[in-house]
Amino acid sequence: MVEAALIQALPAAWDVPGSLRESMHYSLMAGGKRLRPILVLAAAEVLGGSLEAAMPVALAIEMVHTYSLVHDDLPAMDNDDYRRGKLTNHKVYGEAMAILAGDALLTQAFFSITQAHKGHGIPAERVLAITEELAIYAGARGMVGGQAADMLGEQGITKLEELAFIHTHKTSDLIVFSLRAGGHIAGATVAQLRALSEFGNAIGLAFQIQDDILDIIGDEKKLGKPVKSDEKQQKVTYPFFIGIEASEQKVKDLTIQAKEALLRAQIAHPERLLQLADYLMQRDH
Ligand code: GRG
Repeated sequence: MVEAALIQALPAAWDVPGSLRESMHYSLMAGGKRLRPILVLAAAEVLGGSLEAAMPVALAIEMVHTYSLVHDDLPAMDNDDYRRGKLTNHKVYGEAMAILAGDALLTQAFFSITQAHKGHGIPAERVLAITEELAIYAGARGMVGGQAADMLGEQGITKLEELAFIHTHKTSDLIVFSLRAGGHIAGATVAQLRALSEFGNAIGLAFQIQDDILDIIGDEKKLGKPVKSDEKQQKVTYPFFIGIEASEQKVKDLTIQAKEALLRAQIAHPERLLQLADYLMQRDH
């Protein structure tokens, strides 16, 4: 559903300069797990909301996520040549166009959210709450703030709490937003929204730790032997601070914590979100 809707996210009838459209479309359709839009839809679903009405918000968060990756890959940031197995946006369209494509995806996300009201009749006050929360969770108090903290602390992160701050904002905030936005579409109560936030914070951190574990295990598979600490660049991650085994245990504990938070809330059919939490813990890519 997400893939089909994303293909149509930039209608041909819109008067968008050719290479800007191509550049936006290239990164939007470059693959990826679509985790965040799936969380929007799943949160709406477990609370009895409409998936069709949640879709504009699901597309919006994938646009924001995609813009963040396009900008993160730029020479001024991570300077990456490949993303999701394909050349990065700036390698294909040039740096200036990659910056503009990211800007346009971020802006387009706010347009997309308005369509939950205009196209699907979701009450304006719910759409207003989603808009406000996207600005918070994706902005300086959220993902962009997390990226800045990561950049500023690049050499000197010595405490697990500093790392946790970066993960909370860089990774968990968009996940928390996705769940709360799905909740808002379905008219969630304050207690249900709180449970979705708790669930999101826990699976967000688990997702990031799992990513860092897979990074190391992937390197080991490539080399065919354990990676010794002096053989690889020491990325400051949970495995760096507490080791792989304790990190694996942390992922399990966080998953249990996430599921318990959801089960405490009055949600009639939480199954889909519980399954997603287990899926994320067990994933191998
Ligand atoms: C440039 C404003 C700005 C922010 C960049 C997203 C980000 C912040 C940096 C990318 C590097 C990174 C490891 C971020 C942590 C979040 C994360 C694990 C992103 C990758 O998300 P996935 O695995 O990606 O869902 P796919 O490709 O599946 O969509």
